[in-house]
Amino acid sequence: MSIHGAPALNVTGTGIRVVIVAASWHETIMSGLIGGATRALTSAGADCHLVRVPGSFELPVVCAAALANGADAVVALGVIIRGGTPHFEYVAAAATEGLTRVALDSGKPVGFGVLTLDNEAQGLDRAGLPGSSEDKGAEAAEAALATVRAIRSLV
Ligand code: DLZ
Repeated sequence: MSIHGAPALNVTGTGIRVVIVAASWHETIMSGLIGGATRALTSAGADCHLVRVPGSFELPVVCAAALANGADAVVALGVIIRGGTPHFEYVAAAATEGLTRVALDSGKPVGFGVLTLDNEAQGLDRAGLPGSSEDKGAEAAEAALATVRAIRSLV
């Protein structure tokens, strides 16, 4: 267990095809999330591929397409920072509810790496960059692999 309560999953990714779907807003934090997810998947031995989308609102439809086209799991990465208008609530709710629906409708795992933040500093601390205290991209990737394994253990 980490100090934040996240489990150490240590799953193998051999034989698992994963698409990382990453939004493009707040690129410094995003680059950290993508790096963490890619490192976690590669070191686990998974076959991984990166697709970029404009914003977090576009994550669900592209995750659905990746899963329909043969991916065993997706890792959705986004950064949504609260601003002076209600956009934060709308984009965060659309991404979260959409990704939940994609997972349930497809029956395949969606690693949830969408950060909803009050400010950029919170994101930099969670992005898996030098000096960050957490690596949310890696956590989302490991969760996706562990969930593929959990589903495969049932059949
Ligand atoms: C429009 C918008 C705003 C204001 N903020 C964010 C954000 O903080 N993070 C993010 O990922 N996307 C944001 N977007 C873009 C929307 O997700 C979407 O790409 C556009 O509304 C176009 O459909």
